[in-house]
Amino acid sequence: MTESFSFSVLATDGKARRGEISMPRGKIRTPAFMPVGTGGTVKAMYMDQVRGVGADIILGNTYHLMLRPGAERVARLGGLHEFARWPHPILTDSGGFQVMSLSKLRKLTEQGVTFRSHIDGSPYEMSPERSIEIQGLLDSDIQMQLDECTALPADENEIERAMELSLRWAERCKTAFGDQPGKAMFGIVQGGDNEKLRVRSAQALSAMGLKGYAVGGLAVGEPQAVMLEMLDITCPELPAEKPRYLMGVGTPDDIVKSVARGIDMFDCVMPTRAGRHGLAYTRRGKINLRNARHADDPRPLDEESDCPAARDYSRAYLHHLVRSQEALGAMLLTWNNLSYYQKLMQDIRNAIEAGQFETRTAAISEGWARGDL
Ligand code: PRF
Repeated sequence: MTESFSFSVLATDGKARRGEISMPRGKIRTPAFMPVGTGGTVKAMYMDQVRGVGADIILGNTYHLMLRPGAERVARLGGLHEFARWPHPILTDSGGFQVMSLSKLRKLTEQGVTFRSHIDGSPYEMSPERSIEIQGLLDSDIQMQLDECTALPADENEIERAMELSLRWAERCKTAFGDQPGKAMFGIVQGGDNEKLRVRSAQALSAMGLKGYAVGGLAVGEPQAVMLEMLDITCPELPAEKPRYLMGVGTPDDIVKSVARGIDMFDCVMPTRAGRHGLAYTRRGKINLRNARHADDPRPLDEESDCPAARDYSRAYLHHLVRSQEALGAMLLTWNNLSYYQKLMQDIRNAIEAGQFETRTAAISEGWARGDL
């Protein structure tokens, strides 16, 4: 394995890219989906299963881990990979987004953000420098700049203020991160639903020469068409030779349409959270296992899947587990869902390599539309 971080585009089909990130802890095949492991666990999954469904990288959260168990403690215990028993690459979000959505009494200044823990109300401070320090203590392989994400709808002045602040914070994070050949720090494009601000943000970040670029501030309340429009204008402003990560997205349909516009990486709680709420993603769309129509159904979720959760358990049994609030229900549905997402990414990668991205993804979405029964 290489000693330094690198990205290469192996094939393209239209704007869709098939690539590979190489770094000391492993390779990441792109387009990639990163299962969310917020607090050092991909909820209801063993790490062996996460690896088994085909994940090359998982996501961790600075915000949650700094509150509990604490970044310095994780560092003393050998870092997040050792602590959580995941030896492969980890990307950590910087904390800004989670502070804004989860913490209490937060205050944002040029210097950074002060807030109170959602767990016990104790006070914290996080600057761009401290965010990078924490991500280093966790030993994260891909670290994210601290940013401010504006929820939509919002007025232009507010979007511009947050975007410009995020650019200044990107510079500070770049300096704090310094030169670490085996790791990467990604910048985050902001700018809400405003074309001019998106272009300004993407160009200014590109000029910083970072190792990768995320598109943030999307899937925050706007229609899918607006998100796709923002990708249409943002992606061409980012350097072609660097990976592009769309943060917190999305549904299988969002992913296919974003890959078509040049996105390489995704993360989302959807497959894991939905699994804990009785929902199964399949080739034929989403199935709500709580529904009474499954009570006597002996068929598995997908007899053609190689995932045991999809292939070996009846819908009647899954329905029973979900209705009884059994832990195994959440475990099996999460396993099925992450397996489905990873299989979708593999299909996407194969289709790009074969130069058949459009026809193949049209067939995939036809399957979702055809429905289950
Ligand atoms: N910024 C950060 N993390 C994020 C987002 C963002 O804008 C989003 C928006 N979809 C999800 N996660 N730092």
